[in-house]
Formats: sequence, C-alpha cells, structure tokens
Amino acid sequence: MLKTNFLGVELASPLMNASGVHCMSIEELEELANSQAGAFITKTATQLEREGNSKPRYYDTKLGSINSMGLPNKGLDYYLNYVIERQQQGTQLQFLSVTEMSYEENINLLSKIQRSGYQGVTEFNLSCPNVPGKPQIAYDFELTKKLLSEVFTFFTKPLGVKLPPYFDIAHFDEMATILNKFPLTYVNSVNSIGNGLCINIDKEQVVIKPKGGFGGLGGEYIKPTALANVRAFRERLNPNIKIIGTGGVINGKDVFEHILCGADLVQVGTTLHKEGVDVFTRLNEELKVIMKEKGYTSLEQFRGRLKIIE
Ligand code: RRO
Repeated sequence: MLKTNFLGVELASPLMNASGVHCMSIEELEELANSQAGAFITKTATQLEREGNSKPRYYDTKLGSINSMGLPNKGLDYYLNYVIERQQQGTQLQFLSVTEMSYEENINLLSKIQRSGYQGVTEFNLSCPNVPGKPQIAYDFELTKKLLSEVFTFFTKPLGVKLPPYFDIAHFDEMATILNKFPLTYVNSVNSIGNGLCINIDKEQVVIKPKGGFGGLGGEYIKPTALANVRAFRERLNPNIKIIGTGGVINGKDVFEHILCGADLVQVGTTLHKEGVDVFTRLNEELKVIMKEKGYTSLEQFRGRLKIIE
C-alpha cells in the first residue's frame, strides 16, 4: 500500500530520516536500515571530521525543536565507506548528505564522490543555518546557480539539493527557474527554519548555547512553511525532478499532507529525535489508516492532487 518507486528502486515506505537526526554513527544508521523507514540518509558530512558547536546545542520544545549543532560529523570517508560497503552487499538506494565551507571545498568534495565507487544518491546540503559566519548558500541565488553550473560539468551521479524554506512567491519562482536548468534528481524542502529563538521564561534565558541562542526550528512550528515549499516547487519544477518533503511530520496526517502537496518521499527529523526509529512503524500505520478511510490503495492516487478553491 505504501510502496514508493524512487530512481527505479521499489521502497516499502515513503518515509526516511531527515539528515542530521539519528544518522551520525554507523550504529544509528544500522538502526535506520533495520527500521520500517523506506530508506535513510547520512548526517551531512564535510571532508574532515568536525566537532560542531558547543553544548547545549539541541533542545526539544512543546511544538518542535531548536538546534545549532554546527555540522558535527565524522568526515566524508566514514560515511562514504559505509554506503559503498552496503552497496557491495546489495543495497540499492542510499542517500549521502554533504556540504562544505567554501565554493572550492564544495567542488572538491563532490569531485571525490564522483571519483569514488559510490553509485547511490548524493544530497548537496545548501541550507545549513548554524555555522557561524557562513550564510545559507541557497539564500544566495547567484551563488547557487554558479555552484550548480560547475558541479554539473563533472558530476554524473544522482544528485539532490537540500533547500532552506522560502517565504516569498518571487523566491519560489527564481529558485525554481535556476533548479530547472540542471539535471537534478530531486529537491528536498525544507531544512530547519533558520535562526529562530526559544526562551526559558523561568530562567529568562535562551535554551541553546551557540550564537546567543539562535538556531534552526523544526517540528510543528514549521509544517505550513514546509507544505508551502513542497507545493510551490512541485508546481514549478520539471516533472522529472522529484521532491522530498521535510518539516513538521508528527503523525500520519502530516505525511498524507506532504504527499498531497507533491512529495515523493517524506523525511522526519524532530519527531524521530523525540521517539526513536519506532516512529516509522507508527507513521506507516497511521498513514495506512487514513488511506483506508479515504479508499486509497496507493500513494499515486493522491500524490500532488491538492485541490484549491476555485
Ligand atoms: O548541523 C547542523 O547544525 C544543522 C545542519 Br548541517 C542543517 O543542515 N540543518 C540544521 O538544522 N542543523
């Protein structure tokens, strides 16, 4: 009932983790691989291992989460070797997330993946909000265009981009026009809403340490923004560019809504962090109940079919 085809591979579920959550170590990745998620993605990797920002750097609130992890990761080789090993054992579809600190370093990182034996999907994270002094790449339209133009002179493996949320129709138009120029496999919308601020009123203090308390928001706060971005890009992107919907998935209804807006796959961040990998079993069951109630037997029957009021 939840079968989903992605790049010719049949997945048992459209659900995955969002990069950053439950995917830092091989132990966590193995738990994802053995869960009811349809696929998994690794923590965004840089060329070299990074410690990230100082703690506390992740905080759960009633309506979601705020984080300023600062790109802690074990370095590209750790994740690349893991996915190549799994590929050799027969795994057909995996997602490797990467980004770097400068234009040149991004090109070098992707060149290394191109030269490797990895045949899976690479997600180029253009939207990390938490490295002090490093603006989110995809809020700079010219830079994004230049970077992708160079990347696609040499990169021939499946590539997706992780985008920040946009909040203006002109920005949806402009970014979609840029993305449509490239042979992208998919667009993933959205990363956390950057640089929110959560406060502990008793202490009259911020809840995370880096950047004076500013951090990326996830969870219930961001669902309407995430759905708008999925919908806006589905309406604007070439049909051969797939969409991964991420943001505000707490229950099966939220997964249904993402797919109704056009998501091919749906990722879970904050709620996976709160509940652990059993969240995928619950969400799959809740989605099936909604589909049964509505008389749907496959995701294709409602994907992208959101109605507007004429
Ligand atoms: O590590 C992080 O601080 C982080 C990253 Br790279 C990202 O893309 N999104 C996010 O919310 N946190």
